[in-house]
Amino acid sequence: MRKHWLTGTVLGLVVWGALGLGDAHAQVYPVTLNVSGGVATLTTDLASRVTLTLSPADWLPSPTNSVTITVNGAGPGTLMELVCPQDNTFTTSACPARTATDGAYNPISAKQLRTSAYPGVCTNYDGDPTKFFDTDFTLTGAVLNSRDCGGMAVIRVRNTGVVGEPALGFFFIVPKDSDFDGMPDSWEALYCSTGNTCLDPAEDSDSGPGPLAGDGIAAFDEYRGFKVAGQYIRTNPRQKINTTEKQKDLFISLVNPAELGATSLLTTLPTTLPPLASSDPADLFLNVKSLVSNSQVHVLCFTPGSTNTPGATNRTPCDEWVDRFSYLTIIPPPASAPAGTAGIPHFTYKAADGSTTNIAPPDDRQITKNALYRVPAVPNPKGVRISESLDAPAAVTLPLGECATGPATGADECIIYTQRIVNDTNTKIAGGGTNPIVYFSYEGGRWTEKYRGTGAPTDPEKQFLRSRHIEFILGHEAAHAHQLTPFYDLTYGYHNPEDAGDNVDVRIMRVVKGGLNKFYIPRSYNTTNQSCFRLFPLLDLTGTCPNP
Ligand SMILES: [Ca+2]
Ligand SMILES: [Ca+2]
Ligand SMILES: [Ca+2]
Repeated sequence: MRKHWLTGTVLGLVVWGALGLGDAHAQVYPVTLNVSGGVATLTTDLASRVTLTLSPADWLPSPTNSVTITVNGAGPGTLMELVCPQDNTFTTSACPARTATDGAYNPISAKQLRTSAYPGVCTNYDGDPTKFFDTDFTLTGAVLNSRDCGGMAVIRVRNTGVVGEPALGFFFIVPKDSDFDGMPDSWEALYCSTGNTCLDPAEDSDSGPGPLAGDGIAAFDEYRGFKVAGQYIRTNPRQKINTTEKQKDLFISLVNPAELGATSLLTTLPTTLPPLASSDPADLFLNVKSLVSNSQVHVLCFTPGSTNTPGATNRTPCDEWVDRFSYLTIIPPPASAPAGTAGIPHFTYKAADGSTTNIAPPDDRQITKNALYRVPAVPNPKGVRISESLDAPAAVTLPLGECATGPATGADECIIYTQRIVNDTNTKIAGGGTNPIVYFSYEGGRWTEKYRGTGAPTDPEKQFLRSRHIEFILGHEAAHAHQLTPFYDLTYGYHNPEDAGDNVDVRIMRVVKGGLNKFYIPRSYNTTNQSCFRLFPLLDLTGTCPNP
Protein backbone atom coordinates (compact mmCIF):
# COMPACT_ATOMS: atom_id res chain seq x y z
CA MET A 1 0.00 0.00 0.00
CA ARG A 2 1.38 3.36 -0.89
CA LYS A 3 -0.31 6.45 0.37
CA HIS A 4 0.53 9.94 -0.67
CA TRP A 5 -0.72 13.32 0.14
CA LEU A 6 0.36 16.48 -1.55
CA THR A 7 1.67 19.38 0.40
CA GLY A 8 -0.63 21.78 -1.35
CA THR A 9 -3.75 20.00 -0.16
CA VAL A 10 -2.83 19.33 3.44
CA LEU A 11 -0.25 21.96 4.10
CA GLY A 12 -1.45 22.46 7.64
CA LEU A 13 -0.33 19.02 8.63
CA VAL A 14 3.34 19.78 8.14
CA VAL A 15 5.25 21.91 10.58
CA TRP A 16 7.68 23.85 8.49
CA GLY A 17 11.09 24.52 9.88
CA ALA A 18 13.30 27.53 9.54
CA LEU A 19 15.96 25.98 7.34
CA GLY A 20 17.89 24.40 10.15
CA LEU A 21 18.73 27.52 12.07
CA GLY A 22 18.50 25.74 15.43
CA ASP A 23 21.11 23.75 17.27
CA ALA A 24 22.65 21.34 14.78
CA HIS A 25 22.94 18.63 17.42
CA ALA A 26 19.21 18.68 17.91
CA GLN A 27 18.63 17.89 14.28
CA VAL A 28 18.06 14.46 12.87
CA TYR A 29 19.98 13.82 9.65
CA PRO A 30 19.00 11.44 6.90
CA VAL A 31 20.67 8.06 6.93
CA THR A 32 21.46 5.42 4.34
CA LEU A 33 21.66 1.80 5.34
CA ASN A 34 24.36 -0.37 3.84
CA VAL A 35 24.56 -4.10 4.40
CA SER A 36 27.78 -5.85 3.56
CA GLY A 37 28.56 -9.38 4.56
CA GLY A 38 25.56 -9.38 6.85
CA VAL A 39 26.84 -6.34 8.74
CA ALA A 40 24.61 -3.28 8.66
CA THR A 41 26.14 0.16 8.77
CA LEU A 42 24.57 3.56 8.51
CA THR A 43 25.82 6.48 6.58
CA THR A 44 24.58 9.71 8.07
CA ASP A 45 24.43 12.60 5.64
CA LEU A 46 25.52 15.48 7.83
CA ALA A 47 25.65 17.73 4.79
CA SER A 48 22.01 17.23 3.96
CA ARG A 49 19.92 20.34 3.57
CA VAL A 50 16.86 18.37 4.58
CA THR A 51 16.80 17.46 8.27
CA LEU A 52 14.21 16.89 10.94
CA THR A 53 13.76 18.58 14.27
CA LEU A 54 11.78 16.92 17.04
CA SER A 55 9.66 18.65 19.63
CA PRO A 56 10.41 17.84 22.37
CA ALA A 57 14.00 17.39 21.18
CA ASP A 58 14.85 14.64 23.67
CA TRP A 59 11.66 12.71 23.05
CA LEU A 60 11.58 8.98 23.72
CA PRO A 61 8.59 6.83 22.85
CA SER A 62 6.09 5.43 25.31
CA PRO A 63 2.50 4.37 24.64
CA THR A 64 0.22 7.22 23.53
CA ASN A 65 3.19 9.59 23.72
CA SER A 66 3.78 11.68 20.60
CA VAL A 67 6.37 13.96 19.06
CA THR A 68 5.98 16.73 16.52
CA ILE A 69 8.32 16.54 13.56
CA THR A 70 9.51 19.63 11.77
CA VAL A 71 11.00 19.23 8.30
CA ASN A 72 13.89 21.63 7.81
CA GLY A 73 15.24 22.70 4.46
CA ALA A 74 12.24 21.47 2.60
CA GLY A 75 11.03 22.82 -0.64
CA PRO A 76 7.71 22.48 -2.42
CA GLY A 77 6.37 18.99 -2.91
CA THR A 78 7.33 17.71 0.52
CA LEU A 79 5.74 14.48 1.64
CA MET A 80 6.41 12.85 5.00
CA GLU A 81 5.64 9.16 5.39
CA LEU A 82 6.10 6.37 7.90
CA VAL A 83 8.04 3.42 6.49
CA CYS A 84 6.03 0.35 7.36
CA PRO A 85 7.51 -2.99 8.38
CA GLN A 86 6.01 -4.55 5.25
CA ASP A 87 8.05 -4.39 2.06
CA ASN A 88 7.89 -1.15 0.14
CA THR A 89 4.94 0.29 1.94
CA PHE A 90 4.69 3.84 3.15
CA THR A 91 1.88 5.61 4.89
CA THR A 92 0.88 9.02 6.08
CA SER A 93 -1.24 7.54 8.84
CA ALA A 94 -1.20 3.94 10.10
CA CYS A 95 0.54 0.95 8.62
CA PRO A 96 -1.67 -2.01 7.74
CA ALA A 97 -2.83 -4.03 10.71
CA ARG A 98 -0.47 -6.84 11.58
CA THR A 99 -1.46 -10.29 12.65
CA ALA A 100 0.07 -13.31 14.24
CA THR A 101 1.09 -14.57 10.83
CA ASP A 102 3.12 -11.41 10.27
CA GLY A 103 5.01 -11.95 13.50
CA ALA A 104 7.02 -9.35 15.30
CA TYR A 105 9.38 -7.17 13.36
CA ASN A 106 12.75 -5.94 14.57
CA PRO A 107 14.39 -3.69 11.95
CA ILE A 108 17.76 -3.98 13.66
CA SER A 109 17.98 -7.75 13.41
CA ALA A 110 16.36 -7.60 9.96
CA LYS A 111 18.95 -5.00 8.95
CA GLN A 112 16.31 -2.93 7.23
CA LEU A 113 15.49 0.75 7.49
CA ARG A 114 11.87 0.34 8.51
CA THR A 115 9.66 1.10 11.47
CA SER A 116 9.61 -1.48 14.24
CA ALA A 117 6.76 -3.77 15.22
CA TYR A 118 8.12 -5.22 18.42
CA PRO A 119 6.06 -7.89 20.18
CA GLY A 120 3.66 -6.62 22.82
CA VAL A 121 3.70 -3.10 24.17
CA CYS A 122 6.64 -2.98 26.62
CA THR A 123 9.30 -5.47 27.67
CA ASN A 124 6.93 -6.82 30.31
CA TYR A 125 3.49 -5.55 29.43
CA ASP A 126 1.14 -8.16 28.09
CA GLY A 127 -2.24 -6.64 28.75
CA ASP A 128 -3.51 -6.00 25.25
CA PRO A 129 -3.09 -8.94 22.86
CA THR A 130 -4.57 -6.93 19.99
CA LYS A 131 -1.44 -4.82 19.98
CA PHE A 132 0.96 -7.71 19.99
CA PHE A 133 2.26 -7.31 16.45
CA ASP A 134 1.13 -3.79 15.64
CA THR A 135 3.49 -1.38 14.00
CA ASP A 136 4.87 0.70 16.84
CA PHE A 137 3.90 4.13 15.43
CA THR A 138 1.24 5.99 13.53
CA LEU A 139 1.57 9.31 11.80
CA THR A 140 -0.96 12.12 11.97
CA GLY A 141 0.23 15.00 9.85
CA ALA A 142 3.54 15.95 11.43
CA VAL A 143 2.79 14.20 14.69
CA LEU A 144 4.36 10.79 15.26
CA ASN A 145 2.36 8.77 17.77
CA SER A 146 3.96 5.95 19.71
CA ARG A 147 2.07 2.77 20.49
CA ASP A 148 4.98 1.05 22.15
CA CYS A 149 7.42 1.66 24.98
CA GLY A 150 10.55 1.79 22.88
CA GLY A 151 9.87 1.48 19.19
CA MET A 152 11.95 2.84 16.34
CA ALA A 153 10.22 4.88 13.65
CA VAL A 154 11.62 5.36 10.17
CA ILE A 155 10.36 8.47 8.42
CA ARG A 156 10.71 9.06 4.72
CA VAL A 157 10.64 12.57 3.35
CA ARG A 158 10.11 13.06 -0.34
CA ASN A 159 11.11 16.52 -1.39
CA THR A 160 11.10 16.82 -5.12
CA GLY A 161 11.94 20.49 -4.87
CA VAL A 162 15.43 19.85 -3.57
CA VAL A 163 18.19 19.52 -6.08
CA GLY A 164 19.98 16.22 -5.77
CA GLU A 165 17.32 14.44 -3.76
CA PRO A 166 18.02 10.73 -3.45
CA ALA A 167 15.88 8.65 -5.78
CA LEU A 168 13.97 7.07 -2.91
CA GLY A 169 13.87 10.18 -0.75
CA PHE A 170 15.39 10.92 2.63
CA PHE A 171 15.15 8.37 5.44
CA PHE A 172 15.29 9.36 9.10
CA ILE A 173 15.39 7.29 12.29
CA VAL A 174 13.22 8.71 15.06
CA PRO A 175 14.33 8.93 17.83
CA LYS A 176 17.85 9.54 16.54
CA ASP A 177 19.95 6.35 16.74
CA SER A 178 23.42 6.90 15.33
CA ASP A 179 24.64 3.33 15.62
CA PHE A 180 21.42 1.64 14.52
CA ASP A 181 21.08 -0.68 17.49
CA GLY A 182 17.54 0.26 18.49
CA MET A 183 18.63 2.35 21.47
CA PRO A 184 18.35 6.10 20.82
CA ASP A 185 21.34 8.40 21.18
CA SER A 186 19.80 10.40 24.01
CA TRP A 187 19.26 7.28 26.12
CA GLU A 188 22.63 5.68 25.41
CA ALA A 189 24.33 8.97 26.27
CA LEU A 190 23.06 8.58 29.84
CA TYR A 191 25.42 5.63 30.29
CA CYS A 192 28.32 6.52 28.02
CA SER A 193 31.27 8.47 29.34
CA THR A 194 31.73 9.94 25.89
CA GLY A 195 29.44 9.81 22.90
CA ASN A 196 26.27 7.81 22.72
CA THR A 197 27.16 4.42 21.34
CA CYS A 198 28.59 2.57 24.33
CA LEU A 199 25.83 0.04 24.96
CA ASP A 200 25.41 -3.31 23.25
CA PRO A 201 21.71 -4.14 22.96
CA ALA A 202 22.31 -7.74 24.09
CA GLU A 203 24.59 -6.93 27.02
CA ASP A 204 23.60 -7.63 30.61
CA SER A 205 26.29 -6.07 32.73
CA ASP A 206 24.43 -4.39 35.59
CA SER A 207 26.65 -4.27 38.62
CA GLY A 208 25.88 -4.71 42.29
CA PRO A 209 24.94 -5.58 44.82
CA GLY A 210 26.99 -8.75 44.95
CA PRO A 211 29.76 -10.08 42.74
CA LEU A 212 27.57 -11.41 39.94
CA ALA A 213 26.86 -9.03 37.08
CA GLY A 214 23.57 -8.76 35.27
CA ASP A 215 19.89 -8.85 36.13
CA GLY A 216 18.71 -11.09 33.30
CA ILE A 217 17.47 -8.14 31.25
CA ALA A 218 19.43 -7.08 28.18
CA ALA A 219 20.29 -3.41 27.68
CA PHE A 220 17.87 -2.98 24.78
CA ASP A 221 15.01 -4.38 26.82
CA GLU A 222 15.93 -2.11 29.72
CA TYR A 223 15.77 0.79 27.26
CA ARG A 224 12.42 -0.30 25.91
CA GLY A 225 11.19 -0.35 29.45
CA PHE A 226 8.39 -1.64 31.58
CA LYS A 227 4.92 -0.81 32.69
CA VAL A 228 5.06 -0.63 36.49
CA ALA A 229 1.98 0.26 38.53
CA GLY A 230 0.50 1.83 35.41
CA GLN A 231 3.53 4.01 34.68
CA TYR A 232 6.08 3.48 31.91
CA ILE A 233 9.65 3.35 33.13
CA ARG A 234 13.08 2.59 31.76
CA THR A 235 15.63 0.81 33.89
CA ASN A 236 19.35 1.31 34.30
CA PRO A 237 21.47 -1.22 32.35
CA ARG A 238 24.76 -0.20 33.94
CA GLN A 239 26.36 2.43 36.04
CA LYS A 240 27.90 5.48 34.50
CA ILE A 241 30.05 7.16 37.09
CA ASN A 242 29.05 6.22 40.60
CA THR A 243 30.71 2.86 41.18
CA THR A 244 28.80 2.26 44.41
CA GLU A 245 25.44 2.55 42.69
CA LYS A 246 23.36 -0.62 42.59
CA GLN A 247 22.05 -1.40 39.15
CA LYS A 248 20.18 -4.68 39.16
CA ASP A 249 16.44 -4.32 38.90
CA LEU A 250 14.08 -6.24 41.13
CA PHE A 251 10.43 -6.75 40.21
CA ILE A 252 7.99 -7.65 42.93
CA SER A 253 4.25 -8.05 43.08
CA LEU A 254 1.89 -8.12 46.01
CA VAL A 255 -1.35 -10.07 46.03
CA ASN A 256 -3.55 -8.72 48.79
CA PRO A 257 -5.48 -10.65 49.77
CA ALA A 258 -4.67 -14.01 48.19
CA GLU A 259 -7.62 -15.91 49.63
CA LEU A 260 -11.09 -15.81 48.14
CA GLY A 261 -13.43 -13.60 50.10
CA ALA A 262 -10.76 -12.33 52.50
CA THR A 263 -10.38 -8.67 53.38
CA SER A 264 -6.85 -7.34 53.15
CA LEU A 265 -5.31 -5.68 56.18
CA LEU A 266 -2.91 -3.91 53.87
CA THR A 267 -5.61 -1.64 52.53
CA THR A 268 -5.51 0.32 55.76
CA LEU A 269 -2.28 -0.45 57.58
CA PRO A 270 0.22 1.28 55.33
CA THR A 271 -1.88 4.38 54.89
CA THR A 272 -2.55 4.81 58.59
CA LEU A 273 1.03 4.16 59.55
CA PRO A 274 1.92 7.27 61.55
CA PRO A 275 5.24 8.75 60.50
CA LEU A 276 7.21 9.35 63.65
CA ALA A 277 9.35 11.83 61.80
CA SER A 278 9.44 13.13 58.27
CA SER A 279 12.78 11.35 57.86
CA ASP A 280 11.15 8.05 58.76
CA PRO A 281 8.67 7.49 55.95
CA ALA A 282 6.03 4.82 55.84
CA ASP A 283 6.45 2.41 52.97
CA LEU A 284 5.30 -1.18 52.89
CA PHE A 285 8.28 -2.04 50.66
CA LEU A 286 10.87 0.09 52.40
CA ASN A 287 12.74 -2.91 53.80
CA VAL A 288 12.86 -4.58 50.40
CA LYS A 289 14.09 -1.37 48.84
CA SER A 290 17.14 -1.41 51.08
CA LEU A 291 18.40 -4.34 49.03
CA VAL A 292 18.92 -2.36 45.85
CA SER A 293 18.50 1.35 45.57
CA ASN A 294 14.94 2.55 45.97
CA SER A 295 14.52 3.35 42.30
CA GLN A 296 15.40 -0.19 41.23
CA VAL A 297 12.71 -2.01 43.15
CA HIS A 298 9.67 -2.08 40.90
CA VAL A 299 6.36 -3.04 42.47
CA LEU A 300 4.10 -4.33 39.72
CA CYS A 301 0.40 -3.49 39.61
CA PHE A 302 0.56 -1.87 43.01
CA THR A 303 -1.58 0.92 44.37
CA PRO A 304 -0.82 1.72 48.02
CA GLY A 305 -3.86 1.40 50.22
CA SER A 306 -5.81 -0.67 47.72
CA THR A 307 -6.40 -4.31 47.10
CA ASN A 308 -3.96 -5.43 44.45
CA THR A 309 -4.73 -8.39 42.25
CA PRO A 310 -6.85 -10.02 44.95
CA GLY A 311 -7.40 -13.71 44.76
CA ALA A 312 -10.59 -14.57 42.91
CA THR A 313 -11.44 -17.21 40.38
CA ASN A 314 -12.54 -14.58 37.90
CA ARG A 315 -10.14 -11.87 38.91
CA THR A 316 -8.35 -9.64 36.45
CA PRO A 317 -4.74 -10.72 36.70
CA CYS A 318 -1.95 -8.23 37.01
CA ASP A 319 -1.11 -7.36 33.41
CA GLU A 320 2.44 -6.21 34.07
CA TRP A 321 4.01 -9.62 34.08
CA VAL A 322 2.92 -13.16 33.28
CA ASP A 323 0.73 -13.82 36.30
CA ARG A 324 -0.74 -17.29 36.57
CA PHE A 325 -1.71 -16.99 40.23
CA SER A 326 -5.38 -17.54 40.96
CA TYR A 327 -5.92 -17.92 44.68
CA LEU A 328 -4.55 -19.34 47.91
CA THR A 329 -6.12 -21.71 50.39
CA ILE A 330 -4.72 -22.91 53.70
CA ILE A 331 -5.45 -26.59 54.25
CA PRO A 332 -6.10 -26.93 58.00
CA PRO A 333 -4.09 -29.41 60.01
CA PRO A 334 -5.89 -32.60 61.02
CA ALA A 335 -7.83 -32.43 64.26
CA SER A 336 -5.37 -34.85 65.80
CA ALA A 337 -2.44 -32.52 65.22
CA PRO A 338 -0.90 -30.77 68.24
CA ALA A 339 -2.18 -27.29 69.02
CA GLY A 340 -0.32 -24.68 67.04
CA THR A 341 0.33 -26.92 64.04
CA ALA A 342 0.35 -24.82 60.89
CA GLY A 343 -1.95 -25.45 57.97
CA ILE A 344 -0.46 -26.10 54.56
CA PRO A 345 -0.54 -23.33 51.93
CA HIS A 346 -2.11 -24.51 48.70
CA PHE A 347 -1.76 -22.37 45.61
CA THR A 348 -4.03 -22.54 42.61
CA TYR A 349 -2.87 -21.26 39.25
CA LYS A 350 -4.55 -20.79 35.94
CA ALA A 351 -2.32 -21.79 33.03
CA ALA A 352 -2.22 -20.04 29.66
CA ASP A 353 -4.72 -22.51 28.22
CA GLY A 354 -7.17 -21.80 31.04
CA SER A 355 -6.61 -25.07 32.84
CA THR A 356 -6.25 -25.05 36.60
CA THR A 357 -3.13 -26.35 38.25
CA ASN A 358 -1.53 -26.41 41.68
CA ILE A 359 1.99 -26.22 40.33
CA ALA A 360 3.16 -22.85 39.06
CA PRO A 361 3.32 -23.01 35.24
CA PRO A 362 6.85 -22.51 33.87
CA ASP A 363 6.04 -19.07 32.50
CA ASP A 364 4.53 -17.79 35.75
CA ARG A 365 6.11 -14.57 37.11
CA GLN A 366 8.01 -13.93 33.89
CA ILE A 367 8.87 -10.23 33.66
CA THR A 368 10.34 -10.11 30.15
CA LYS A 369 7.68 -11.78 28.03
CA ASN A 370 8.33 -9.42 25.12
CA ALA A 371 12.13 -9.31 25.40
CA LEU A 372 13.93 -8.94 22.08
CA TYR A 373 17.31 -9.93 23.44
CA ARG A 374 17.16 -12.93 25.74
CA VAL A 375 20.12 -13.21 28.07
CA PRO A 376 21.47 -16.71 27.43
CA ALA A 377 22.20 -17.47 31.09
CA VAL A 378 18.76 -16.22 32.18
CA PRO A 379 16.32 -16.76 29.31
CA ASN A 380 13.29 -16.31 31.52
CA PRO A 381 13.99 -13.98 34.44
CA LYS A 382 11.30 -13.87 37.09
CA GLY A 383 10.00 -11.46 39.63
CA VAL A 384 8.95 -12.18 43.19
CA ARG A 385 5.36 -12.61 44.25
CA ILE A 386 4.31 -11.96 47.85
CA SER A 387 0.83 -13.14 48.78
CA GLU A 388 -1.04 -11.81 51.77
CA SER A 389 -2.83 -14.53 53.72
CA LEU A 390 -5.42 -13.73 56.38
CA ASP A 391 -5.08 -17.17 57.94
CA ALA A 392 -4.99 -16.74 61.73
CA PRO A 393 -5.44 -19.74 63.99
CA ALA A 394 -5.46 -19.12 67.71
CA ALA A 395 -1.90 -20.26 68.23
CA VAL A 396 0.73 -17.54 68.03
CA THR A 397 3.68 -19.82 67.40
CA LEU A 398 2.80 -20.29 63.74
CA PRO A 399 5.06 -18.72 61.11
CA LEU A 400 4.30 -15.08 60.31
CA GLY A 401 5.56 -15.54 56.79
CA GLU A 402 6.83 -18.27 54.50
CA CYS A 403 8.91 -18.40 51.38
CA ALA A 404 10.63 -21.26 49.68
CA THR A 405 14.37 -20.87 49.84
CA GLY A 406 14.58 -21.72 46.17
CA PRO A 407 16.00 -19.35 43.61
CA ALA A 408 13.95 -16.50 42.19
CA THR A 409 13.57 -18.47 38.97
CA GLY A 410 12.15 -21.44 40.84
CA ALA A 411 8.63 -22.22 41.85
CA ASP A 412 8.89 -20.35 45.13
CA GLU A 413 6.02 -18.36 46.50
CA CYS A 414 6.17 -16.02 49.46
CA ILE A 415 3.38 -15.46 51.96
CA ILE A 416 2.97 -12.87 54.67
CA TYR A 417 0.31 -13.74 57.23
CA THR A 418 -0.85 -10.25 58.09
CA GLN A 419 -3.48 -11.24 60.65
CA ARG A 420 -0.95 -13.40 62.47
CA ILE A 421 1.52 -10.51 62.44
CA VAL A 422 -1.10 -8.17 63.88
CA ASN A 423 -2.03 -10.72 66.52
CA ASP A 424 1.61 -11.29 67.41
CA THR A 425 2.26 -7.55 67.65
CA ASN A 426 -0.81 -7.09 69.83
CA THR A 427 0.42 -9.85 72.14
CA LYS A 428 3.80 -8.17 72.46
CA ILE A 429 2.18 -4.81 73.14
CA ALA A 430 -0.16 -6.30 75.73
CA GLY A 431 2.80 -8.05 77.33
CA GLY A 432 4.21 -4.66 78.28
CA GLY A 433 1.01 -3.57 80.03
CA THR A 434 0.84 0.21 80.34
CA ASN A 435 4.57 0.66 79.93
CA PRO A 436 5.43 3.24 77.27
CA ILE A 437 6.53 1.87 73.91
CA VAL A 438 10.05 2.46 72.66
CA TYR A 439 10.91 1.72 69.04
CA PHE A 440 14.42 1.02 67.72
CA SER A 441 15.64 0.41 64.20
CA TYR A 442 19.09 -0.82 63.26
CA GLU A 443 21.13 1.95 61.68
CA GLY A 444 24.80 2.48 61.18
CA GLY A 445 25.72 -0.80 62.80
CA ARG A 446 23.76 -0.36 66.00
CA TRP A 447 20.27 -0.23 67.38
CA THR A 448 19.02 3.33 67.31
CA GLU A 449 16.11 4.62 69.35
CA LYS A 450 13.67 6.27 66.97
CA TYR A 451 10.66 6.88 69.18
CA ARG A 452 9.68 6.79 72.83
CA GLY A 453 6.09 7.01 74.04
CA THR A 454 5.12 8.93 77.15
CA GLY A 455 2.31 6.79 78.56
CA ALA A 456 0.24 3.72 77.94
CA PRO A 457 0.37 2.64 74.27
CA THR A 458 -1.95 4.66 72.05
CA ASP A 459 -3.81 3.34 69.05
CA PRO A 460 -1.54 5.15 66.56
CA GLU A 461 1.50 3.70 68.30
CA LYS A 462 0.02 0.22 68.14
CA GLN A 463 -0.81 0.68 64.48
CA PHE A 464 2.69 1.91 63.84
CA LEU A 465 4.26 -1.19 65.39
CA ARG A 466 1.94 -3.49 63.43
CA SER A 467 2.93 -1.72 60.24
CA ARG A 468 6.66 -1.89 60.98
CA HIS A 469 6.28 -5.57 61.78
CA ILE A 470 4.53 -6.21 58.46
CA GLU A 471 7.26 -4.29 56.63
CA PHE A 472 9.83 -6.49 58.36
CA ILE A 473 8.11 -9.76 57.50
CA LEU A 474 7.63 -8.71 53.88
CA GLY A 475 11.31 -7.83 53.59
CA HIS A 476 12.20 -11.03 55.43
CA GLU A 477 10.29 -13.27 53.03
CA ALA A 478 11.50 -11.40 49.94
CA ALA A 479 15.00 -12.07 51.23
CA HIS A 480 14.33 -15.79 51.32
CA ALA A 481 13.21 -15.62 47.70
CA HIS A 482 16.72 -14.43 46.97
CA GLN A 483 18.42 -16.67 49.51
CA LEU A 484 19.87 -13.76 51.35
CA THR A 485 21.17 -15.78 54.23
CA PRO A 486 24.91 -16.16 54.50
CA PHE A 487 24.87 -19.43 56.37
CA TYR A 488 22.75 -22.12 57.92
CA ASP A 489 22.70 -21.78 61.68
CA LEU A 490 21.81 -24.80 63.80
CA THR A 491 19.76 -22.61 66.13
CA TYR A 492 18.25 -20.08 63.75
CA GLY A 493 18.22 -21.94 60.45
CA TYR A 494 18.51 -19.63 57.42
CA HIS A 495 18.29 -16.62 59.69
CA ASN A 496 20.29 -14.38 61.93
CA PRO A 497 19.65 -14.21 65.69
CA GLU A 498 16.81 -11.89 66.59
CA ASP A 499 19.13 -9.11 67.77
CA ALA A 500 21.32 -8.94 64.65
CA GLY A 501 19.37 -6.03 63.18
CA ASP A 502 18.88 -7.53 59.73
CA ASN A 503 15.78 -8.26 57.68
CA VAL A 504 16.50 -11.99 57.92
CA ASP A 505 16.69 -11.99 61.71
CA VAL A 506 14.67 -14.93 62.93
CA ARG A 507 12.07 -12.53 64.41
CA ILE A 508 11.79 -9.01 65.73
CA MET A 509 13.12 -8.51 69.25
CA ARG A 510 10.92 -7.22 72.04
CA VAL A 511 12.15 -6.59 75.58
CA VAL A 512 10.22 -5.31 78.62
CA LYS A 513 12.78 -3.57 80.78
CA GLY A 514 13.07 -0.54 83.04
CA GLY A 515 9.38 0.27 82.82
CA LEU A 516 9.52 0.36 79.01
CA ASN A 517 8.22 -1.97 76.30
CA LYS A 518 11.06 -1.95 73.76
CA PHE A 519 10.58 -3.04 70.14
CA TYR A 520 13.64 -3.67 67.96
CA ILE A 521 12.54 -3.95 64.33
CA PRO A 522 15.12 -4.11 61.51
CA ARG A 523 14.44 -2.19 58.32
CA SER A 524 17.33 -3.23 56.08
CA TYR A 525 19.67 -6.00 55.02
CA ASN A 526 23.26 -6.11 56.16
CA THR A 527 26.07 -5.87 53.67
CA THR A 528 26.82 -9.59 53.88
CA ASN A 529 23.32 -10.41 52.75
CA GLN A 530 23.40 -7.72 50.10
CA SER A 531 26.58 -9.25 48.74
CA CYS A 532 24.67 -12.51 48.25
CA PHE A 533 21.92 -10.85 46.27
CA ARG A 534 21.19 -12.57 42.98
CA LEU A 535 18.26 -12.61 40.64
CA PHE A 536 18.82 -16.01 39.13
CA PRO A 537 20.52 -19.21 40.13
CA LEU A 538 24.23 -19.30 39.72
CA LEU A 539 26.60 -21.24 41.89
CA ASP A 540 28.22 -19.11 44.51
CA LEU A 541 31.94 -19.46 44.14
CA THR A 542 32.91 -17.46 47.18
CA GLY A 543 31.50 -19.91 49.68
CA THR A 544 29.93 -17.15 51.73
CA CYS A 545 26.44 -17.45 50.29
CA PRO A 546 24.18 -20.51 50.18
CA ASN A 547 24.16 -22.34 46.90
CA PRO A 548 20.80 -22.74 45.19
CA1 LIG B 1 21.95 3.49 19.60
CA1 LIG C 1 20.58 -5.74 32.53
CA1 LIG D 1 19.07 -2.93 35.31
